[in-house]
Amino acid sequence: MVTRRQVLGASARAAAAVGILGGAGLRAAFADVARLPFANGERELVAYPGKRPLLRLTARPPQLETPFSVFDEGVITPNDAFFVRYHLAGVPTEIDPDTYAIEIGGLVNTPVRVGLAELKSAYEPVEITAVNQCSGNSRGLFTPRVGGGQAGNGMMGCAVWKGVPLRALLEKAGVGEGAAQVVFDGLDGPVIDKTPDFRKALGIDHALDGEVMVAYQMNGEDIPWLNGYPVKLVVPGYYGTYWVKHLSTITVVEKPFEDFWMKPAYRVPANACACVEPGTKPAATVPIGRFSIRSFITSVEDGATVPAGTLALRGIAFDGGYGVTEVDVSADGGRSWQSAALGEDLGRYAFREWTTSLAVAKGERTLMVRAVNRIGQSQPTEPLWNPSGYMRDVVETTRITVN
Ligand SMILES: Nc1nc2c(c(=O)[nH]1)N[C@H]1C(S)=C(S)[C@@H](COP(=O)(O)O)O[C@H]1N2
Ligand SMILES: [Mo]
Repeated sequence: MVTRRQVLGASARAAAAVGILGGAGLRAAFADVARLPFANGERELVAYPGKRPLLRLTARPPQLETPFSVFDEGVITPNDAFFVRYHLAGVPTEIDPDTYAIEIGGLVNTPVRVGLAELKSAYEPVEITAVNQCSGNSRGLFTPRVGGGQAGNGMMGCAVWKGVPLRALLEKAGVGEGAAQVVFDGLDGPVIDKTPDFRKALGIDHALDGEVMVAYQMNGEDIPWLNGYPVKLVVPGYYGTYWVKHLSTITVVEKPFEDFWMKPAYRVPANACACVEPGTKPAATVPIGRFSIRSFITSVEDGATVPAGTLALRGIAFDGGYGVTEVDVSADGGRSWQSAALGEDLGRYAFREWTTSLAVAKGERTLMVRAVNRIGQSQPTEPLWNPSGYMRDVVETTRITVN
């Protein structure tokens, strides 16, 4: 029997990626409907190629959210459960791994073309465990509400990425004098001419830091089609918008790159909290950057009923790369806190598991979790607001009934 996995994996060339653009045939595959905790939060659970049923936000382009229960299964998010975000409906449906190549050009000494096989064999591979999180993760929880994809907390995931340091490719081409930024483009494109192509840029020093990676594997397998097969840029600690999928062109430029997806899109207020008074506009903005620190309870859902006594709790925490050093939990709405035990350290860019046990008495209880990182940053107790609905990081609340 030929499984879907084999079709999209080994013989990706032949994969017509049937159904990626949400053909009518998918209607029959609807298993269920999930409800996110805000108005108009009903989401069909739809299984796309290479994916288990995920919460579908939009069909064109495909945007799929991970069911939150997945984060309780472990700190590594399985490939078939990893969220999917695209901006443009021109998602590639055919890719030939034998002819696929990345072009490195612009302000370089020698433009180079690196084929997929060469990428995998001619360069020393590196691995990193890192969280990919969409800037708009949790946007649906913003009040006042803001425009854009109304996501719950499932537009994030943690995977083991394997590939080649971007630095090695840039050194091969030789970065020219006066380079300011590096621009990344993938195979997907707009379906209407007027829509700007999705391209992103990083500063030259960031691009050369040795950590930014041109990845060809995710959790020990080919990168799933919808997550950017065959090559994806991995930018540890930075919001997913920079993690360009189906990466095909790397261009060194001498001026800050200000195409649509860098400006005006994907910008945050130019201040320490990346926030403004709800309902107002920032005076100045900067491109979104590193994740702020977040933590979640994964073992108990909001609205759950649990027996009185000792409640075992588990969850995850992460930040933009300083590393989580402390997680505290409250069972009384934040009046008192106790510290949780941290699980295995998979590196400063990974989800960090935490566990604890809390005494809970009968009644309505408000559970909270907050994390602290190596440089002392923690989470706000009141949500911060910005017009794009980016970077939600408030101390999250889980209400339970104890009886
Ligand atoms: N080529 C391409 N890469 C892209 C995007 C896109 O639209 N096209 N979206 C970006 C955004 S905003 C996010 S959050 C991540 C999501 O990665 P995933 O779909 O693999 O989870 O991809 C990024 N890379
Ligand atoms: Mo995103």
